[in-house]
This record gives sequence, C-alpha cells and structure tokens, in this order.
Amino acid sequence: MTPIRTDWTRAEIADIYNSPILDLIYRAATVHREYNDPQEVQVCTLLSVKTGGCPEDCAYCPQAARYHTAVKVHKLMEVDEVIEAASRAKESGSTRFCMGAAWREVRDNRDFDKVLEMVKGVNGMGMEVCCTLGMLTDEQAHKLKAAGLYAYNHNLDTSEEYYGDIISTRTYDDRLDTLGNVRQAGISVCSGGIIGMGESHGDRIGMLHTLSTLPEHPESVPVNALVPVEGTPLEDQPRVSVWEMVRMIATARIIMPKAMVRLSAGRVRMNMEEQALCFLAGANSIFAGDKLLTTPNPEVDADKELFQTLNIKPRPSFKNGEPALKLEQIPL
Ligand code: SAM
Ligand code: DTB
Ligand code: SF4
Repeated sequence: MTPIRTDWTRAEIADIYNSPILDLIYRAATVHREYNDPQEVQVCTLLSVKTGGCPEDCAYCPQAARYHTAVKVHKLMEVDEVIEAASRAKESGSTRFCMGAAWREVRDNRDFDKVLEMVKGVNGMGMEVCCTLGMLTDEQAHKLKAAGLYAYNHNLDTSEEYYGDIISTRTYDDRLDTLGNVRQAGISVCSGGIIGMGESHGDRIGMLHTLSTLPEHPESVPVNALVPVEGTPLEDQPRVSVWEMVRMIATARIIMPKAMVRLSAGRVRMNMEEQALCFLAGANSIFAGDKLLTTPNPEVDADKELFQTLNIKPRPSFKNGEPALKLEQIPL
C-alpha cells in the first residue's frame, strides 16, 4: 500500500508533476485504486448564499466589489430559501451542499446566526454541509461545528510566492491560520486552488507542496481552472488545457492518496472525453447543478449522460464515517 506522507519535498513533487503524462496518469490511477472506489464520484452542489460586493481584491473573482462585472449584489438569502435549494439538490443526487458567501471574513452578527441556522437545517437533511465564508476565528469554527458543519472550503489558490500577485488584501498566513482553526474544531478541511492565472509550473508545485505537507492532508482538494470573467484583471487569461488539469489532478492524487480530488470550476468547457481523463487521473468529486457560484456549470442532463456513459455512481454521503444515504436512495 502506498504510504500516506506529509513530508514531501518540492523536488519530489516536481518529479511527479513533470513525469511523462501517460506514466503520470497510470501511477495516479494505480494509487487511486488502492484507496478509493474508482467508480464512485462525489456529487456536490454549490449555492451562493450572499453574492457580490466583496471588499477583497482577488484578481480572479467576479464578486469583488472593486471590479466592474455583471454580477449583481445579493444580500444573505433567507434560511427557508436555502433549505429549499438543498432539498432540490438532494433530490437530484447531491450528497454535499456547499454554501458560499462573498465575505472577507465571518463577523459575529445576525448574518452569522442565520448561516448557523442554514447549517443546522441542511445537516438535518442527511447531507454533508460545507461552507465557504472567508476567514474564520477559532471560536467561529467551533460554533459552525456545533451547528453540524461537516466541511469548510478555504482555498490556498496558488503558491505562497505568487499569492501577492493575485490578492493584496490578505496574506497566505491568514489563509493557513483559518485552515488551522477549521482543523482544530474537528471540521473536515477542503482546500485547493486555481490554475490558469498566469502562475508558473513551479507555483502549482508549490501550492501542492503546501497542501500535502500540512499536519494532515485536506480531506478535499478542489482543482479549479480559472473561469476568466469580463471586468476582472484576469479576464484575458488563455484557457487552461486539459493536460494541465490532468497533470494537476494526477499529482494531487499521488501525493494525497485519500483526499477527494475535486474537478471544480472549468468543467463547463470540457467535453466528456476530457472529463473522463480527469477521473482516470484520480478526480473523484465534482460540482453538479447548472451554476457554480456565479458562473455556468454543465447542465444536469449532460452530467447524467456523463455518469451513465462512464459507469460512474454518486458516492454516498459519509457523515461520521457511516453512509447517511444509501445508494438506492440517490436518484441520479
Ligand atoms: N469569499 C470566500 C473566500 O474567498 O474564501 C468564499 C467564496 S470564494 C468565491 C471561493 C473560491 O472560489 C475562491 O477561493 C476561488 O478558489 C474560487 N473562485 C472564485 N472565482 C473563480 C474563478 N473565476 N475561477 C475559478 N475559481 C474561482
Ligand atoms: C472551489 O474550489 N470552487 C468553487 C467552490 N470552491 C466554492 C467556486 C468556483 C467559483 C467559480 C466562479 C463563480 O462561479 O463565481
Ligand atoms: Fe471575496 Fe472570496 Fe471573491 Fe476573494 S474570492 S473577492 S474573498 S468572494
């Protein structure tokens, strides 16, 4: 059995990342089969519960207030609207529901109390609840955990060296501190990044190095291809090729064998064959539903066809290590 290691060196990761693509895919597929059922793919649904108007300057993000994008600001949704959306997601086969807010950080106010209610409600439906709300204190992480939060998404996005070129309103250490607070509260950690922002291969390797040398690997690692949005500083970035996505996914799979590696933003521009390559390289999670936070995602029917053609089945929800939903209960 390939051991789980948190002592990877950058050079070792670079060797894996730079290996011939077919060897890389073969190795990743082999490691994937040691730790995971290659026919199971986790289906997650995203919902933007508070949209736009964010004070941060993340160069990729259509929700930053300072860029002129087509995103309309929307205040925090009502709890019952969110529960309704989660029920629809569950009916269409999702086992994880992730609520995103365009906040720099969580504030201890009525909005946070509302989010805690949302977490309680969705948790009660047998789904794995995830949030991505920006920076969190230790105390806020514990409150989310007590409300039933299963996972928290907080991406490193890129390497420490390139971070300042993409975001100036917070530091890499701020990001790592929040990840530490999440882990310490006993919440499952979801952290990954974006490729296609003008970073070098060394930056991609650097980000994978930071993730794989955390005291414990994140349970989920989203790999996003930049969705270039008009009005953001990265609007003209060229499209990421499928080979770059495959290289990133396969390397993440090899160095973090047990993590759910999520083929995240950018899937809408991939055909079925390209997505199949990503699954072969070890991706075992996707976002489903025709919208990510503010940008399009593949149509539900296209994903049904994808699952049928590739003989993939949705992974059941694992709360407390036990399947909370039986496969037969998942209608996809
Ligand atoms: N505001 C919170 C934060 O930044 O952590 C949560 C929401 S934020 C939109 C969540 C993640 O979405 C970002 O960390 C980034 O990785 C991803 N993201 C945002 N815009 C994107 C884009 N245009 N293309 C790809 N990924 C994007
Ligand atoms: C993640 O890594 N990707 C998702 C989720 N975590 C929150 C977000 C993708 C956002 C893509 C741009 C948008 O739709 O606004
Ligand atoms: Fe705000 Fe998050 Fe977008 Fe950055 S990525 S501008 S913090 S919503």
